[in-house]
Amino acid sequence: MRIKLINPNTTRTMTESIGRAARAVAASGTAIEAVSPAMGPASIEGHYDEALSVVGVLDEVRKGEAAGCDGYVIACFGDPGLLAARELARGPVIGIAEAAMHAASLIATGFSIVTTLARTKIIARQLVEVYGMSRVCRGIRATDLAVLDLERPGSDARRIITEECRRALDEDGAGAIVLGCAGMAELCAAIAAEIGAPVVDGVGAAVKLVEGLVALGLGTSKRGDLARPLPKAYTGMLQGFAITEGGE
Ligand code: 5HY
Repeated sequence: MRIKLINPNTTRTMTESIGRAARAVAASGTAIEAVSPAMGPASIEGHYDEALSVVGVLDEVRKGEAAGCDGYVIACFGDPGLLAARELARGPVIGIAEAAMHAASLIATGFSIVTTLARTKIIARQLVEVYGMSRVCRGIRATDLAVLDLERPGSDARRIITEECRRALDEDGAGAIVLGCAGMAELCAAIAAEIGAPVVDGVGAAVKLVEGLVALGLGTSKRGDLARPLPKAYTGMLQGFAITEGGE
């Protein structure tokens, strides 16, 4: 099984770390291809970054379809371009936020999300609502770490995130923690051991969901709104994204 793991930001070191986290949980017969798009922001920390990251994500899905990928993971906690990616893909496309929230809702009656900057909490809040998770989401907490601080030596990211997770358990009454950034994936096991409660990393959860859906023979529905985009002209910089009749 070939899963394309798309880090919508263009920081290669983060893509490598996300790839390692995915391979650590993937089945032995699963090949994980971890990529960053050729264009886009170095990190996604707001609506502007997120909107502009989507073009690169869709480009990677398009290339993945031509290469015969079985499924995709969108590895950014805003799940940028998720529904548009599903229009292009035959197999399943799973975002890490939806994967983590669904997984957490199965192992606890309430979870809290611990993320990076306060300004991105609204993106997580909107996804909680869209995914029908308001009843189970007890809190959304920021650590004031920038996304790229997660890999900066000396940022003390692991301690800061762990302390916020502890506060979420105590103050929100959460039974589980959802990590709110793909760049936190490799910290998951250590934080869980330190706080003594389940910590869900969406990268791992999404990989296992894609594997499970593909094993069940389930792909993205092509009836209705997730059918392939309609053929039409695209202009300017987006010319190459036009869908052609019968072709790509
Ligand atoms: C992420 N930004 O998962 C997010 C989420 C965040 O570049 N990868 C990013 O706001 O921390």
